[in-house]
Amino acid sequence: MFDFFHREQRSEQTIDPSRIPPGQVVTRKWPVLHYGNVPTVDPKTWDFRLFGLVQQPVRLSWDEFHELPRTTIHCDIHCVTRWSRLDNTFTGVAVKDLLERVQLQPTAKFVMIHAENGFTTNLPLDDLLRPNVLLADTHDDQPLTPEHGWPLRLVVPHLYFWKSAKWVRGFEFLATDRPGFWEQYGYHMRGDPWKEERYS
Ligand SMILES: Nc1nc2c(c(=O)[nH]1)N[C@H]1C(S)=C(S)[C@@H](COP(=O)(O)O)O[C@H]1N2
Ligand SMILES: [Mo]
Repeated sequence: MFDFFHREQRSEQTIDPSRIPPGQVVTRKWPVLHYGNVPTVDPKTWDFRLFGLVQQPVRLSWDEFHELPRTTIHCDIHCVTRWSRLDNTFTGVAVKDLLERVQLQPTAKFVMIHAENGFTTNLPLDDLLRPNVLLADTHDDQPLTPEHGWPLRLVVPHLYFWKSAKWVRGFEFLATDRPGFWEQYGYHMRGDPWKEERYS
Protein backbone atom coordinates (compact mmCIF):
# COMPACT_ATOMS: atom_id res chain seq x y z
CA MET A 1 0.00 0.00 0.00
CA PHE A 2 2.73 2.41 1.03
CA ASP A 3 4.83 1.33 -1.93
CA PHE A 4 1.89 1.90 -4.28
CA PHE A 5 1.34 5.40 -2.86
CA HIS A 6 5.04 6.11 -3.19
CA ARG A 7 5.10 5.10 -6.85
CA GLU A 8 2.02 7.21 -7.62
CA GLN A 9 3.72 10.22 -6.05
CA ARG A 10 6.95 9.68 -7.92
CA SER A 11 5.18 9.26 -11.26
CA GLU A 12 3.20 12.47 -10.72
CA GLN A 13 6.46 14.39 -10.39
CA THR A 14 7.83 13.22 -13.72
CA ILE A 15 4.77 14.11 -15.82
CA ASP A 16 5.40 16.75 -18.45
CA PRO A 17 2.73 19.39 -17.65
CA SER A 18 2.45 20.37 -21.32
CA ARG A 19 0.76 16.99 -21.92
CA ILE A 20 -2.14 17.75 -19.56
CA PRO A 21 -5.04 19.80 -20.96
CA PRO A 22 -6.52 22.49 -18.69
CA GLY A 23 -8.66 21.25 -15.80
CA GLN A 24 -7.49 17.60 -16.09
CA VAL A 25 -5.96 15.35 -13.39
CA VAL A 26 -3.73 12.39 -14.25
CA THR A 27 -4.78 8.89 -13.17
CA ARG A 28 -2.90 5.64 -13.60
CA LYS A 29 -6.12 3.63 -13.38
CA TRP A 30 -8.50 3.29 -16.30
CA PRO A 31 -12.02 4.14 -15.12
CA VAL A 32 -15.03 2.49 -16.79
CA LEU A 33 -17.75 4.93 -17.81
CA HIS A 34 -20.79 4.39 -19.98
CA TYR A 35 -24.57 4.57 -20.09
CA GLY A 36 -26.49 1.27 -19.82
CA ASN A 37 -25.24 -2.31 -19.80
CA VAL A 38 -22.17 -3.94 -21.33
CA PRO A 39 -23.59 -5.62 -24.47
CA THR A 40 -23.18 -9.31 -25.28
CA VAL A 41 -21.66 -9.51 -28.75
CA ASP A 42 -21.86 -12.55 -31.06
CA PRO A 43 -19.12 -12.62 -33.75
CA LYS A 44 -21.47 -14.62 -36.01
CA THR A 45 -23.97 -11.79 -36.29
CA TRP A 46 -21.60 -8.85 -35.69
CA ASP A 47 -20.98 -6.52 -38.62
CA PHE A 48 -19.53 -3.10 -39.35
CA ARG A 49 -21.47 -0.79 -41.67
CA LEU A 50 -20.49 2.28 -43.70
CA PHE A 51 -23.66 4.03 -44.87
CA GLY A 52 -25.38 7.37 -45.39
CA LEU A 53 -23.70 9.68 -47.94
CA VAL A 54 -21.63 6.97 -49.66
CA GLN A 55 -21.71 5.86 -53.31
CA GLN A 56 -22.35 2.26 -52.23
CA PRO A 57 -23.08 1.14 -48.64
CA VAL A 58 -20.59 -1.37 -47.21
CA ARG A 59 -21.17 -4.14 -44.68
CA LEU A 60 -18.15 -6.01 -43.33
CA SER A 61 -18.59 -9.29 -41.46
CA TRP A 62 -16.41 -10.18 -38.46
CA ASP A 63 -14.01 -12.15 -40.69
CA GLU A 64 -13.84 -9.45 -43.36
CA PHE A 65 -13.14 -6.77 -40.76
CA HIS A 66 -10.36 -8.83 -39.17
CA GLU A 67 -8.58 -9.19 -42.52
CA LEU A 68 -7.97 -5.42 -42.70
CA PRO A 69 -4.38 -4.19 -42.11
CA ARG A 70 -3.49 -3.52 -38.46
CA THR A 71 -2.02 -0.39 -36.90
CA THR A 72 -0.71 0.50 -33.42
CA ILE A 73 -0.99 3.98 -31.90
CA HIS A 74 0.31 5.54 -28.67
CA CYS A 75 -1.87 8.21 -27.11
CA ASP A 76 -3.12 10.00 -24.02
CA ILE A 77 -6.80 9.77 -23.01
CA HIS A 78 -8.65 12.84 -21.72
CA CYS A 79 -12.11 12.30 -20.23
CA VAL A 80 -14.53 15.19 -19.83
CA THR A 81 -15.04 14.08 -16.19
CA ARG A 82 -11.48 15.45 -15.69
CA TRP A 83 -9.27 12.36 -15.60
CA SER A 84 -6.44 11.87 -18.08
CA ARG A 85 -4.57 8.60 -18.60
CA LEU A 86 -1.19 8.95 -20.31
CA ASP A 87 0.77 6.54 -22.51
CA ASN A 88 -1.85 4.16 -23.82
CA THR A 89 -1.12 1.74 -26.65
CA PHE A 90 -4.04 0.71 -28.85
CA THR A 91 -3.94 -1.73 -31.76
CA GLY A 92 -6.60 -2.26 -34.40
CA VAL A 93 -7.64 -0.91 -37.78
CA ALA A 94 -6.86 2.69 -38.74
CA VAL A 95 -10.06 4.43 -39.83
CA LYS A 96 -8.24 5.77 -42.90
CA ASP A 97 -7.49 2.17 -43.99
CA LEU A 98 -11.11 1.12 -43.47
CA LEU A 99 -12.41 4.10 -45.45
CA GLU A 100 -10.48 2.99 -48.51
CA ARG A 101 -13.32 0.45 -48.84
CA VAL A 102 -15.91 3.17 -49.44
CA GLN A 103 -16.38 6.14 -51.73
CA LEU A 104 -17.93 9.09 -49.93
CA GLN A 105 -20.34 11.45 -51.63
CA PRO A 106 -18.85 14.96 -51.89
CA THR A 107 -21.55 16.36 -49.59
CA ALA A 108 -20.39 14.18 -46.65
CA LYS A 109 -18.98 16.50 -43.96
CA PHE A 110 -19.97 14.88 -40.64
CA VAL A 111 -20.20 11.35 -39.22
CA MET A 112 -22.59 9.75 -36.79
CA ILE A 113 -20.82 6.91 -34.99
CA HIS A 114 -23.25 4.07 -34.19
CA ALA A 115 -22.63 1.59 -31.37
CA GLU A 116 -24.51 -1.28 -29.71
CA ASN A 117 -27.82 -0.49 -27.95
CA GLY A 118 -28.40 2.71 -29.91
CA PHE A 119 -25.44 4.69 -28.52
CA THR A 120 -24.27 7.38 -30.93
CA THR A 121 -21.71 10.18 -31.03
CA ASN A 122 -21.09 12.75 -33.76
CA LEU A 123 -17.82 13.92 -35.30
CA PRO A 124 -16.76 16.27 -38.07
CA LEU A 125 -15.44 14.13 -40.95
CA ASP A 126 -12.02 15.85 -40.71
CA ASP A 127 -11.63 14.62 -37.12
CA LEU A 128 -12.49 11.04 -38.11
CA LEU A 129 -9.94 11.16 -40.95
CA ARG A 130 -6.94 12.10 -38.79
CA PRO A 131 -4.21 9.48 -39.31
CA ASN A 132 -4.14 8.20 -35.70
CA VAL A 133 -7.90 7.62 -35.32
CA LEU A 134 -8.29 3.90 -34.72
CA LEU A 135 -10.87 1.14 -34.41
CA ALA A 136 -9.18 -0.71 -31.57
CA ASP A 137 -9.52 -4.23 -30.18
CA THR A 138 -6.34 -4.25 -28.06
CA HIS A 139 -5.09 -1.97 -25.25
CA ASP A 140 -1.56 -2.20 -23.83
CA ASP A 141 -1.06 -5.54 -25.64
CA GLN A 142 -4.15 -7.15 -24.09
CA PRO A 143 -7.52 -7.71 -25.79
CA LEU A 144 -9.95 -4.97 -24.76
CA THR A 145 -12.16 -6.07 -21.88
CA PRO A 146 -15.91 -6.02 -22.58
CA GLU A 147 -16.28 -3.05 -20.19
CA HIS A 148 -13.80 -1.05 -22.26
CA GLY A 149 -15.50 -1.86 -25.55
CA TRP A 150 -14.60 -5.34 -26.79
CA PRO A 151 -14.90 -6.40 -29.58
CA LEU A 152 -14.26 -2.95 -31.08
CA ARG A 153 -14.06 0.64 -29.92
CA LEU A 154 -13.29 3.86 -31.68
CA VAL A 155 -10.27 5.80 -30.36
CA VAL A 156 -10.17 9.51 -31.24
CA PRO A 157 -7.12 10.59 -29.22
CA HIS A 158 -7.36 14.34 -29.87
CA LEU A 159 -10.94 14.76 -28.55
CA TYR A 160 -12.56 14.08 -25.15
CA PHE A 161 -12.99 10.37 -24.65
CA TRP A 162 -16.78 10.25 -24.93
CA LYS A 163 -16.26 10.53 -28.71
CA SER A 164 -14.37 7.20 -28.51
CA ALA A 165 -17.48 5.02 -28.76
CA LYS A 166 -17.26 1.54 -27.26
CA TRP A 167 -18.91 -1.47 -29.01
CA VAL A 168 -18.94 0.47 -32.27
CA ARG A 169 -20.86 -1.00 -35.24
CA GLY A 170 -20.84 1.59 -38.00
CA PHE A 171 -20.32 5.05 -39.45
CA GLU A 172 -23.12 7.08 -41.02
CA PHE A 173 -21.91 9.91 -43.25
CA LEU A 174 -23.92 13.14 -43.11
CA ALA A 175 -24.02 16.55 -44.76
CA THR A 176 -24.94 18.42 -41.58
CA ASP A 177 -23.95 17.86 -37.96
CA ARG A 178 -26.44 16.08 -35.68
CA PRO A 179 -26.01 15.59 -31.90
CA GLY A 180 -25.25 12.05 -30.68
CA PHE A 181 -26.26 10.54 -27.34
CA TRP A 182 -24.25 12.63 -24.86
CA GLU A 183 -24.35 15.67 -27.15
CA GLN A 184 -28.16 15.69 -26.86
CA TYR A 185 -27.65 16.03 -23.07
CA GLY A 186 -25.44 19.12 -23.58
CA TYR A 187 -21.98 17.72 -24.26
CA HIS A 188 -20.06 19.74 -26.84
CA MET A 189 -20.52 18.98 -30.55
CA ARG A 190 -16.73 18.71 -31.04
CA GLY A 191 -15.03 18.24 -27.63
CA ASP A 192 -11.44 19.51 -27.97
CA PRO A 193 -9.81 19.06 -24.53
CA TRP A 194 -7.18 21.76 -25.24
CA LYS A 195 -9.97 24.31 -25.73
CA GLU A 196 -12.02 22.82 -22.84
CA GLU A 197 -14.97 22.18 -25.16
CA ARG A 198 -16.82 20.25 -22.44
CA TYR A 199 -20.44 21.38 -22.73
CA SER A 200 -22.31 23.64 -25.11
N1 LIG B 1 -21.18 2.65 -26.54
C1 LIG B 1 -20.80 3.58 -25.66
N2 LIG B 1 -19.57 4.11 -25.79
C2 LIG B 1 -19.15 5.06 -24.92
C3 LIG B 1 -19.99 5.52 -23.89
C4 LIG B 1 -21.28 4.94 -23.77
O1 LIG B 1 -22.10 5.30 -22.90
N3 LIG B 1 -21.65 3.96 -24.68
N4 LIG B 1 -19.54 6.49 -23.03
C5 LIG B 1 -18.42 7.33 -23.47
C6 LIG B 1 -17.83 8.03 -22.36
S1 LIG B 1 -18.78 9.26 -21.69
C7 LIG B 1 -16.54 7.82 -21.95
S2 LIG B 1 -15.81 8.84 -20.81
C8 LIG B 1 -15.73 6.70 -22.47
C9 LIG B 1 -15.19 5.87 -21.34
O2 LIG B 1 -14.44 4.79 -21.83
P1 LIG B 1 -13.81 3.76 -20.81
O3 LIG B 1 -14.95 3.19 -20.00
O4 LIG B 1 -13.10 2.74 -21.59
O5 LIG B 1 -12.89 4.57 -19.92
O6 LIG B 1 -16.50 5.86 -23.31
C10 LIG B 1 -17.34 6.54 -24.21
N5 LIG B 1 -17.90 5.55 -25.08
MO1 LIG C 1 -17.45 10.50 -20.26
